Amino acid sequence: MSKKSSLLSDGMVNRTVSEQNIKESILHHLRYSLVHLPEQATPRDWWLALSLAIRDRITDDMSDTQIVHNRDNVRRVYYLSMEYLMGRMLINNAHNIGVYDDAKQAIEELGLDWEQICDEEMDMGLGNGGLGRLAACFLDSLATLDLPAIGYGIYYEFGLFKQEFQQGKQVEHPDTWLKYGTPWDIIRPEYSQTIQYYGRVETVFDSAGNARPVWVDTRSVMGVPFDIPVAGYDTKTVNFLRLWSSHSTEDFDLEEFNKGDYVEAVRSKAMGETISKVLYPNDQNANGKELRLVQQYFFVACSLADILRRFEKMNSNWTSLPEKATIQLNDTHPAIAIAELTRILLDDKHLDWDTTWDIVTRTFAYTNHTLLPEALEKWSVGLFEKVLPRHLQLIYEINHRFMGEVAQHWPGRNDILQALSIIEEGDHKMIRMAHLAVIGSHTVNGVAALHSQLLKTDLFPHFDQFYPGKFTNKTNGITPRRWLLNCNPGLVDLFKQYGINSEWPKHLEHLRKLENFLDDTVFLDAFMAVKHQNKVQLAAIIQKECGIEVDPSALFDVQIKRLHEYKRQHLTLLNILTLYRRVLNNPDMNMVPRVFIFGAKAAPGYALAKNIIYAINAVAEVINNDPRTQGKLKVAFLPNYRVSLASHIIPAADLSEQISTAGKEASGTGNMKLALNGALTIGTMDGANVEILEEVGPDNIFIFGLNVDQVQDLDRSGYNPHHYYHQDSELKAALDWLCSGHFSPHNSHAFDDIRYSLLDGGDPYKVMADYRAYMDCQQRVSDAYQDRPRWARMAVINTARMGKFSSDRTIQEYADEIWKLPAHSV
Ligand code: GPQ
Repeated sequence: MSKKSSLLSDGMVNRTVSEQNIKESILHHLRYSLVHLPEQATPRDWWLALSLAIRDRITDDMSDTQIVHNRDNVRRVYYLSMEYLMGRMLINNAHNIGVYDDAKQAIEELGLDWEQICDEEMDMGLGNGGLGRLAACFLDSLATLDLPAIGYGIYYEFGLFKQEFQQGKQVEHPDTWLKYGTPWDIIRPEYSQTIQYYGRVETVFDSAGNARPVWVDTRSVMGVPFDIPVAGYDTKTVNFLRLWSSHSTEDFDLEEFNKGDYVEAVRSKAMGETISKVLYPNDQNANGKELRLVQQYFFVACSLADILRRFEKMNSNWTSLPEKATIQLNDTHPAIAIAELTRILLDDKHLDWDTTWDIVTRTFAYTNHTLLPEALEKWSVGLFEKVLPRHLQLIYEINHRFMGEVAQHWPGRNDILQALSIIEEGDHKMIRMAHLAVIGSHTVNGVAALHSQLLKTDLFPHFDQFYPGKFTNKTNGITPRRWLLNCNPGLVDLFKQYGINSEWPKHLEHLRKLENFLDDTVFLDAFMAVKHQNKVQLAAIIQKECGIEVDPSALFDVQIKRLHEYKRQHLTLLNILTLYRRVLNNPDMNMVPRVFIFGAKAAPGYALAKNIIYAINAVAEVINNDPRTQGKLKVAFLPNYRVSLASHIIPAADLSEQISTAGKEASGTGNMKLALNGALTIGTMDGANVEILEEVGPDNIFIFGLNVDQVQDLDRSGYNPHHYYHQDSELKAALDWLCSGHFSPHNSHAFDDIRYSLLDGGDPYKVMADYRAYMDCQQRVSDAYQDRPRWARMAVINTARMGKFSSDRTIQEYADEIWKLPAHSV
């Protein structure tokens, strides 16, 4: 751990923190920040005091990092994302700055329970799923690699909803994570921004007689930034995440106020506050709501203004902006930034079009995270014009010029013009945000090799021909700090005992050394003993949360991710139903006991996804209470899946379900986390599964089902799910049973929608076609599990070979190949 002294001039401040031990610091904060005596303090008070003590140890380095970055006028990457799924910060921060052991010891010396104190922290759940969690892993890697970086996003007052089950059905509650504040934010009122929206565009003539568009009669809203420090692991670099909270500008309703309607003025003032209130809970689904568009523009406009403010402090020539700032768009959600930077340079800074567009296209890069049509954002032209009239004009201009180039490239090809236009023509004209993002960026990347390939061949073939070399791949990764060091202390201890050097959290490929012990039965046993211990702990959580008793020696079969048809949790359900039938039909059958463990939130408006949750819970209820399944089958659906819960499930998993329809899961990152913790994957040839297979080899993963080409062939030749249903008696029996009323005695039609989607609905995700291959593959899993030494070797190989999937590798590739961004140590 580097321990250079602080660059801050105030030696007093610096001395207090470094000379106090953590216990003194905790007691100091308890007394002076919380104003509590130890005797009165609740676990939450202790958690807060401890967090503040740790925060003190981060903030000096945070200030130093900014002093150095500013002094040296460094090139920075700006990561723009609507979502950051940070989870809990305490343990991660303690590990990253190297005080974890001291902090734990201090808490224990105070007579407190470490786990109980850490459990007080609410997750910072400002994201839906993989996309938001990827952003959080990236921030960790950026700081760890000493890369000058700032993340920008929205400070949602309510993160992703809290999920509860009532009679097996999902019920949503607001996530009030900020109700009592958080120790991890630093308010920065001095960097507030006021931005404009709505209004209309007028043409005015300047003194030289030139026509100029001006955006008038706008409304305004203020963004107040809150900074979340992001400490790198084992380095002095502390970057930050700047999240904007919306507030009314003071002059918001001056008119009404002056009319004497004080209450009305205050009421409408509150409108400005709603922009950052709540995260939209739809994953992979564009929803077209005005407030969502306003959220996007709000955070983009505040962030760009902040970026340009910083640039202007040290630089005078706009053409050097792309040398000092590279901006990564996390999906199309922040793609309005392309129009906003164009507007600022053209309208406010008065640059000409060519100079402006050259700066814009050298500044932005865009990451695509999905091929699913329903997730590709489009905004209706009418709505866009209402909220951002000037930006609409600029988008038309960008499109007009681009269409001119395309027409030159493909003369007479109207079909290609239509396919590439930012504007989708039709009864209802739409703006295709992905097209704007592709045209306005110098580089576009997908998030796994297969996905990036399909981006070029299937989604954007003409763009790829028009812009050769623009499309690249950056396979996703996960931070080994949170997803091994923080969450699996037992395994970390084992590494220590076997002399795996302490460099692995920064150099995940070092875990390859575990393969030296593949023939060491003592080691293999110890590895599996850690897994068992983690399963014992998860069993206690299942008992507490679901009231279900599970046997830690059973195979823990885990499927944790958002609920989506393409992820195919209902294929797992068909497996469960089939196994249950086999148990009843053949009570003496020798089967590997399994516990199916689910975690998943469904978007509140996604009826079929909610129905699948209900179905799994309904089947679970019957199975868990049927004495005939004793010692064979259990099903537990843990409510309120989130980062902190994932940290308990992942180290305890034996089997990782990654069974999306081939071509639909852009990458997946849960697959990486589970494999890193020694779970074996059962998966399709989809997303990053393909690359996990490359790393671990076919003997150490269970691959089944249709590949992308076969899925596409089926679609072309006319897929008929009824065919599989009638041909496979076990499949037919499982689906019929689900819909027989046996699992829903009060409503025999409860699951008709699932049946419809799988049969008459055409089974868009090929559940029926993959069922038999899946069942056969699950049999191979069970056979392998019975051979304990074999299973242990496979598990160790998985842990050992996840080096490629460290987000440090991913971020280094972005830095080298997209951002051209050198590290800058503090
Ligand atoms: N992803 Cl477009 C999301 O979590 N939300 C989204 O809105 C979109 C994508 C996921 C994607 O489904 C996973 O396959 C990826 O691993 C993840 O993004 C990160 O790239």
